[in-house]
Amino acid sequence: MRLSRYFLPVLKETPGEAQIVSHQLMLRAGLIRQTAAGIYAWLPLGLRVLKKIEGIVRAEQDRAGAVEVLMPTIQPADLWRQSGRYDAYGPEMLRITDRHDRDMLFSPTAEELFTTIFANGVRSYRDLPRILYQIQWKFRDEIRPRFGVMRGREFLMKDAYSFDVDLASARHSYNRMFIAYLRTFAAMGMHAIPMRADTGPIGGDLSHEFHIVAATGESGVFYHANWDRSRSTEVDADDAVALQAYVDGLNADYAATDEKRDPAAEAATGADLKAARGIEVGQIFYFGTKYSAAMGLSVQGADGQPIVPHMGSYGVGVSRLVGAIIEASHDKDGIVWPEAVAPFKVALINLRADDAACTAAADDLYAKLGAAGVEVLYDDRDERGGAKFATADLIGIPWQVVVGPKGVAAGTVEVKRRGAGLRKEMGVDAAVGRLA
Ligand code: P5A
Repeated sequence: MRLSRYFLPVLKETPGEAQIVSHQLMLRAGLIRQTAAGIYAWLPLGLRVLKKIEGIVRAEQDRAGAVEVLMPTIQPADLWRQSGRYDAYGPEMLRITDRHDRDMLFSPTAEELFTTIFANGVRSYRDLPRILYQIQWKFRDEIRPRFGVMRGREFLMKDAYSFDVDLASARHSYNRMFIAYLRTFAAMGMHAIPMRADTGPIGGDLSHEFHIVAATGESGVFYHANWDRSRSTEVDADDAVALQAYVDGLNADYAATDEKRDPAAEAATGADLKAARGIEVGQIFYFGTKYSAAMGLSVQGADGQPIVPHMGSYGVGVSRLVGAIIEASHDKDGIVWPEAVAPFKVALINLRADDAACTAAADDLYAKLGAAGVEVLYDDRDERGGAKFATADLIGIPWQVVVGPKGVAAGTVEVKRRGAGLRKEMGVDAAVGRLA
């Protein structure tokens, strides 16, 4: 992409309305614009990051055997009356009346709808287990939307729903998702720590939140120091016994608590207990037959008797992750994207757009990188080098490739790694080989 033809409205000043660094940087780097309290437009650069995150979430859901669907954002209130949540949900639910005076709502989550759709499509215990998921916008009329996309009113969520014949099988689905979550956040270059959690308005008796550690996190978290070292997700998700043992091991060793200090967790971890701030980027729930019973989901068992499936639901804050990753990965000059979620891999900087030889060399390199499948943002604007470096640093592209008059004469370019301070002169073909 040539920057001269892109839409990248960067801001020179830090916007006054943004209190935390990720919100400031998302506005300054031209990722988002607020259109109403807690509601954001995604600009080209922000959308690319959102799509990268979505892609990683999707790949790990698919790998875990979950099946993708897409549900509407607007739902009839009657579905929610059936589960009893229409009244229970309170003012966070955005209620809408259509032209025929029918009560509708903008989905804040989708347990009722998934359960109903699933109920209409299955008959037998042989149709289980199944996990369905979607990546879809949600709306919660948060009393205090803040911190940009971190606590928005409209936000993108991956929500999955599992259906199993009994508790033991449901625990297995829960554990599969647990492992999928560790893999998902690791694939984004993030280290997320699972911790036991309350179930809130979703209900049920087993839940974990996944937190990315960042100085500005909303929650105080306590975790075992082992979590700083442990990144292993090497466990066979198809082996129910191994999986249960692995997750139990994590829970026993690393039980932690959100906000209030849990004496049991503290005693268990002792001197190895670490305090930090965390951002909740995912939460998973097991709630048994709460929704299946309410929504009339039942299948025929092997003995011909009806079985009410056990369910869980599993959320990832896809749009929140954009902010959370920035909180965890930035410096004084701007964002430092982990490569897996970066909007572009390479910022190609032509130091002298007014010099024919420089421009020819930069154009040539742009074509070569493109042919090698590298995502390049080519700063071909007629601007000073300093301004181009500032933009590339601000928007956080992992690699900068600099084409200048000296290098062009010698047949070399400079390759810099964002954040690490590493830089190296190399020949054009070597640079393409290194970045491809
Ligand atoms: C699980 C999936 C649920 O809603 N039902 C379907 C369950 N869980 S949750 O914890 O309430 O939300 C899942 C994740 O969504 C993100 N999130 C938000 N992101 C941005 N702005 C918000 N206002 C917001 N609310 C929730 C969080 O990452 C949460 O873990």
